[in-house]
Amino acid sequence: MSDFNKDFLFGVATASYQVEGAYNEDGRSMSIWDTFCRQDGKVYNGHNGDVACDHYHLYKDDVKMMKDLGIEAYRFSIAWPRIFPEKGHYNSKGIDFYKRLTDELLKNDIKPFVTIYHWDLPQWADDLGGWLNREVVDWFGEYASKLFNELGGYIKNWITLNEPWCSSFLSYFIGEHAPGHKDLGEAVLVSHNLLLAHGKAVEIFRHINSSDSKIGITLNLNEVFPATDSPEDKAAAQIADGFQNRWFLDPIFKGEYPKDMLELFGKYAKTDFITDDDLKQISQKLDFLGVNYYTRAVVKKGNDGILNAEQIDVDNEKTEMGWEVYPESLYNILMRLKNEYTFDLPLYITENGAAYKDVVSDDGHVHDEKRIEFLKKHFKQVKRFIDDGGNLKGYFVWSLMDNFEWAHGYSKRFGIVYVDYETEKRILKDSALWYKNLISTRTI
Ligand code: LGS
Repeated sequence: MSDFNKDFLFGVATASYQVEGAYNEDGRSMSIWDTFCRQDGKVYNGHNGDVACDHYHLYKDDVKMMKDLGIEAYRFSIAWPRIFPEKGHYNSKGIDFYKRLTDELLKNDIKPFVTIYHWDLPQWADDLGGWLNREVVDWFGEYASKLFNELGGYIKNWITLNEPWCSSFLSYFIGEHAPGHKDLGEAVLVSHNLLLAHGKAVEIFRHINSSDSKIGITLNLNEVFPATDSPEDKAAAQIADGFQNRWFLDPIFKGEYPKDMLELFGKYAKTDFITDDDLKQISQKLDFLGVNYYTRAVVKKGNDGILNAEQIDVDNEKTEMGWEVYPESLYNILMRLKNEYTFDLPLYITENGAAYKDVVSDDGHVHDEKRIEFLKKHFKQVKRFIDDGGNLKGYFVWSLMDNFEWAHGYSKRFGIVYVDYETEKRILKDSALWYKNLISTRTI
């Protein structure tokens, strides 16, 4: 008996800005990440995505590599500034790249899963207020409908947004991601506009795409633990859960924002722009939910004056990012979704993986034992969820290959394939060969 049935999809994931390069080719305009990378001190060593993994030119080799590994699905994202380099100005050359890529994938029997927005907002949109300007919802709708019309015949699985928590709170409140603002009020507004844009795309999708096509959203979800049993730490954990999980899950699946968070944010930010119609738009029926999982959070009462919750360092095994390895939370998150939010709705793990200090050994190989152990442990939790009745359809490793890790530049390697950035040569890590074996035997 194998661990995973033949219908379970084994995939890998990437995102446009992190792998494509070709930043000024075929009519692509600048994105907020091109701009952010060019600002002092925002990204490790001033790295940027100008060339990245040059996936834009090497996509055929990359698809062949996936095929050789037996990969069954490829999650990639589309660069909005390639499709609409200026407001209202459609660039067919931009979409041609994704047609070539999709064609190559389908020829090789690899299912494309497309993320419409993985953080590379066109700079022109940001110049007009970006995610702070509610008109962005219409711009996003125009962009999404172009994609559905041009690619919907070939691409059957669509993800509206990747991790809206990151494009709102991490980008507009914590300031670590583009455009690097630090204002809670802005972040709350942005989170709402992102969710509205998601809803708009779903609405348009139902008019354009055939009934065998599916649409969902990808959220980054964390299980939050209080550092101690004290009422203060428990309250902090409740807030952290509201901030990272419920603020997105509740409107999408219950049609309302969590009351405790509305009250808390309401002390510092406006929330009166939220209407009942908005919540209807946001909570439309989805075909699946994508979950990105990396680590858990342990929090204690903090003193930042707003959330008053502080993540603490736990003495446990960590990845190169400093993130605790905690596979059980993957199971717990999936179970919570099934019990409280999604019930029988299909779920996908749209990202899971780890960065380690990978080096090419004298024998020319990359022996990334730790990554193999990490993946194995997480796959065991995935299997446990399925065995317990969970409707989990597939799993995408983050990432196919090392790439531009946002504020960390190229200093962190998440790939199961090593990229030599001097030559753009790809070297399969041991984890890639392990994954190949997992896919063919369907046994951990
Ligand atoms: O490359 C990104 C990966 C890597 O780790 C990808 O583009 C994103 O979609 C995703 O956010 N990614 C990611 N997330 C892990 C976030 C864990 C944060 C834990 C912080 C603990 C202190």
